[in-house]
Amino acid sequence: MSAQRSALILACALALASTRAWATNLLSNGGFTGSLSGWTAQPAGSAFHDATTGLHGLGAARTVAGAGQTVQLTQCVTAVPGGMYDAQAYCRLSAAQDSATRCGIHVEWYAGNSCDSGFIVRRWSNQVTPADGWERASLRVRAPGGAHSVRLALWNSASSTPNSGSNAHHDLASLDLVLKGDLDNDDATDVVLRRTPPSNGHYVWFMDGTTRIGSEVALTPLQTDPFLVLGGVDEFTGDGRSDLVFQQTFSGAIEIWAMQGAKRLGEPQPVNVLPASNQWRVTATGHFNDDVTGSADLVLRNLTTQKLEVWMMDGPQRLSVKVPTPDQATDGNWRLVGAADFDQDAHTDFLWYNASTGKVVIWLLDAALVRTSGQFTNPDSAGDASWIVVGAGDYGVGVGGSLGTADILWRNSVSGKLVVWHMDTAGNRTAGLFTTPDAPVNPLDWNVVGPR
Ligand SMILES: [Ca+2]
Ligand SMILES: [Ca+2]
Ligand SMILES: [Ca+2]
Repeated sequence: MSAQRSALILACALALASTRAWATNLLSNGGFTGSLSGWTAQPAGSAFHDATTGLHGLGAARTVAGAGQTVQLTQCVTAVPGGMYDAQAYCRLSAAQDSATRCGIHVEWYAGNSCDSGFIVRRWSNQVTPADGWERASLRVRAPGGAHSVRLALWNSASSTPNSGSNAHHDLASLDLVLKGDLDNDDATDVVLRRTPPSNGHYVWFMDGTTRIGSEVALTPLQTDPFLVLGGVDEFTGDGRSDLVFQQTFSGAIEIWAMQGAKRLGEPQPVNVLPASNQWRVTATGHFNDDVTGSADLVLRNLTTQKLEVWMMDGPQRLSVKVPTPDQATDGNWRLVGAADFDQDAHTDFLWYNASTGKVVIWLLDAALVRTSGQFTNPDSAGDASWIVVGAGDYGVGVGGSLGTADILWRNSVSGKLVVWHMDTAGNRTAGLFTTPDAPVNPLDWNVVGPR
């Protein structure tokens, strides 16, 4: 083994040992290290394993297309309806091919469980030409409502002009679920807590379902400004890891912290527009643009007028403002406490908590942010006014388990204990579970501030 290669393997082992945290590849054998295991070639016999021609000189897949032919290597995995996905692979075409030859990836969504029935839609990445060399083909796309499986295809199309046939290499294919509130992108939603004054320090519980992994982890830098409050935990930067939204309560100014786990990357990124007054508070996050996927968006609620606005974002850049219909709740007792796609129709919905009655309502929204129904959850409250909704996120246990439906996170203001309501897509509580542990040490010294 060369020194270079053993150093690479050692680096990989260290990366795995030091953190659980990196994109979870839903595909098997995306690096083609020893074979094409896990992949299906169409037509059969059009793909080969190549041990040394990969992006880093390791394994790659090679597809050979005849003139006018498209060949592909595919793999099918379970999908979460309405879930956000990052798909990518590197491909490279022989420089001898004509410029009409292409390679890239696409994803196909199916209602069936194994990509064999109920085709819904196909989405394409950018396309790579012979002049590009190794090039990343990628797309971020939201699973349509009702999509239960997804097929990723590495494809290679030869020109229709007669030639020797296209010859493409493919490497490092991945398909990653992008979950709101998942700071380390391990496909498990995390919890952000803030210590009560005078500490104000922000900490992360990295979770596996409803169980905390290890101890709480302090943000780096530890954010202790009493006038900088968390507005949400969601993905704004394109790397699949959730980021933090902070808002200055005096000015209303909003900033995004690009995160790698609990560590901030670079400086805070100021949002380019200041709210019209400091009464506008970022109260939830989610994806509200169904056509252009990418950055999460911000939901703002005015503490005085109760009005709502959704700021359509591209990272820290506000692109436009959408006003939902209706544009406010009936009275100020209703707090918008979260946004998630509760019915899995690929449109993000609003979660409301009534601070006076303790009741919980979900507004189902359509693509135009028009409320199509407003319904109490079942049960409609925790039955004890000391339980308060503090967040919304998916605290299921993995694809194929219960991951995929949005859940409601509660905190008891007397005991400080935390409970997750697992929900089904009809607004019914299917289970109510204490987190593990069920509270921080000195439970009343902490509040849960996200995700929501
Ligand atoms: Ca996580
Ligand atoms: Ca990010
Ligand atoms: Ca929905």
